[in-house]
Amino acid sequence: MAFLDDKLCTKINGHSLGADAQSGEPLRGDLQEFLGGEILLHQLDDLTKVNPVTLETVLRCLQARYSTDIFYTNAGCTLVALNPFKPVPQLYSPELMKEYHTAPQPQNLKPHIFAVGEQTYRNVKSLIEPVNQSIIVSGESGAGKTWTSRCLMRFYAVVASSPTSWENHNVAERIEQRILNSNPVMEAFGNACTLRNNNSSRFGKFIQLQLNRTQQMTGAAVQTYLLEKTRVACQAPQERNFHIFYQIYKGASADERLQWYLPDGAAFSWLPNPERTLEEDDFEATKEAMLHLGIDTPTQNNIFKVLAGLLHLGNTHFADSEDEALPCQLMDPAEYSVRTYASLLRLPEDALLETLRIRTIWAGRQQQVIRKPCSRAECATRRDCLAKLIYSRLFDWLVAVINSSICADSGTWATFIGLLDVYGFESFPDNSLEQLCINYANEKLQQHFVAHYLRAQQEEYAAEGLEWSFVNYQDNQSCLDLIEGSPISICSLINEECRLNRPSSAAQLQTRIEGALAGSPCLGQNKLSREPSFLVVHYAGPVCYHTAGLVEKNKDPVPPELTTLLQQSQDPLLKVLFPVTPQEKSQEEPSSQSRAPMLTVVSKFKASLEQLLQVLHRTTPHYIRCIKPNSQSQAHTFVRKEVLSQLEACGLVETIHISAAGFPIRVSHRNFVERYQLLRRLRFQVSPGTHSLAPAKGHSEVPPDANEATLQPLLQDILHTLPTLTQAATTGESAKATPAPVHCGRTK
Ligand code: AOV
Ligand code: MG
Repeated sequence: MAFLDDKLCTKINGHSLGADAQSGEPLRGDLQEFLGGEILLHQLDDLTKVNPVTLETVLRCLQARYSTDIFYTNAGCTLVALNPFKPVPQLYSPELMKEYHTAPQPQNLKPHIFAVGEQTYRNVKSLIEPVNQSIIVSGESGAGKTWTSRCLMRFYAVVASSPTSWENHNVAERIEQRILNSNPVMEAFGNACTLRNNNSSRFGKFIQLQLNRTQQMTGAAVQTYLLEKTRVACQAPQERNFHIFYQIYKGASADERLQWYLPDGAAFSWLPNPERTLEEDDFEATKEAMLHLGIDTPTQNNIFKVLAGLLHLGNTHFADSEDEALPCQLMDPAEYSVRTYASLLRLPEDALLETLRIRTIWAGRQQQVIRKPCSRAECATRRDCLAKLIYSRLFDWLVAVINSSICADSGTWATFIGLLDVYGFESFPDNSLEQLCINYANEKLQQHFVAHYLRAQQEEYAAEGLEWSFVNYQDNQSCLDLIEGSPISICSLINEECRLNRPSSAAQLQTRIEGALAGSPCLGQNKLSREPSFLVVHYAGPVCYHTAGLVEKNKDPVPPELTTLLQQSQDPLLKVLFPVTPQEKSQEEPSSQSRAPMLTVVSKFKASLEQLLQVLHRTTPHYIRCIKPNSQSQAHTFVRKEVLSQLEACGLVETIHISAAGFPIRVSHRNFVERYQLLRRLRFQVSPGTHSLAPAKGHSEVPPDANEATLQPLLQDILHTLPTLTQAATTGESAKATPAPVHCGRTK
């Protein structure tokens, strides 16, 4: 029998470090000896139970679990997910989803992403604080973020499906199915094979699953971040273009091949490594998913025809002209290609060739038109730019179409669960602006974790006057200062070069960065690279960024003639992607982008990240840390050194320390009082076995508002949210004697 009283509101500290939850016995001494050998290590579901908590012991525990095919482990507030690199279908079955969904306490089942999913879902439901939730999936490239977020979407499609949706017998038309269909489409157009991951996300994605008041999914909204569009026209050695190009190339029917001028065995410069077959090369699956998202077959064919046009565009190569006054020559057999892609893109061939090879300048007050032949390199840049422009607009349009197909009407949803899946930290032999942005995004997310969990929580304990010995942690703020800080940072220096619009060499940019930011502890010494570059010591490891082309990429200039050209296209899709505004119609001269204040790639990206973080800050976050057990994507291979550096980078040991000693459940004082004030006036007992609340013996005065309806939700809280208390209650111990991990603070 247990009595709940005011003491619940007082400081009740959590588990002691290393205590076994069942016995309360601390695990001391040499881990191996105490646990009787490595065999038992794999049974430790929660790393807070490892003692002592060190990188070495945590690593050994994870390794022991991995070798017995256990891939998920709790680490206090986070879930560690090791990538199995092999199919484990039984781990994601609908039966297992249901098991987690219906369990009285899913956190008592084996650690799993479904436990996180279910807890998140119950948090939305919880009457204590009905707030939006988010699941932040992080980890380096290839660690399993996209896989995880896909599984979570499938989980919610099962547990949060709406009954009205089930009345719809056409499975594919159900909203949940439409939401799931967005994955193969977005991955076909936005993922590619890189050195790190065969299915690497080349864009960031935040999907909000929209729930109505009865917690049923009524729709979803997708927000994407900075697609790596340079990949369309430029792929690093051994990497590939976006999957969709290979899908078309390999999957087109004989008829489609004729239409799109894709004869068998045709070679395309922008389609490297086509001989590699990946499971992602599934054209039929993409077409099917597009269809269910409302993109009909004629529109699809239009999209694929345009993409085939881009492949042909990539085969256009230029040769220096003998006479500077004449445009560059086209190299054979480009002549054929030009005609082909002009027809696929439905552009006038002459205008197309002229735009690629001749620059138009409006000079002087009279806005005199000067036409100047471009150099060979400039022609190539314009060709690439044309492809990037078309592809990025197509991608944005697709996202908009997907959103219009899956987004719930306003008023039909009340809360959301946000799933964040961005491109993971990466370091290649050649890193440029794309990697800088990707790694910058990962620093921001790490900072969100540091700020939200490691720092804020400890500061709150201090402010509340709780007994607390501060756990030191690795703060990545200085790296963020280096990248985005003011007044001077890498971003500001690159932006300044763009604004000044002066010719500056790669070496000059390196000197400027190394000179102006020499004081930063995160700017490393770059001794290995012979190319102009700078080295940033990220939380996840050092990365050397080459400065050549950085400023130009940041400017991302689009010659206005290119947009004007595309506006002349007779192709229905390109007409939608490049509409002519009424203002443009009335002007002879193309809308010159150079006169608008320049918004660089990094400044736009920075703004979109800020926005994302604002949304995340207004949610209750849940963290899943994906870990890549080896860089060869091999099953059954656990490379200790590689895992160790990932554990170190994300501050897992510190997280475990804080989680173990801290209060996982934190409720604001006001909310707590509002919800539980009835219990203050009531002495009651939880009956063991039956799990019902009843007035305690000798306390017959029951307040009039204490009835089944008012008490039941509180009982649910006790059973589901405050498990330690329940344990005490059902075992007959007093609530005071068993420390419950509840902290009712003033500040939250
Ligand atoms: P990422 O999203 O974290 O990388 P993915 O989710 O694409 O990584 O995972 C990489 C590959 O690992 C997948 O294509 C699967 O083959 C495999 N994999 C991951 N998780 C599992 C799992 N739970 N079970 C089986 N196989 C798995 V990047 O997007 O590159 O940062 O930008
Ligand atoms: Mg991914």
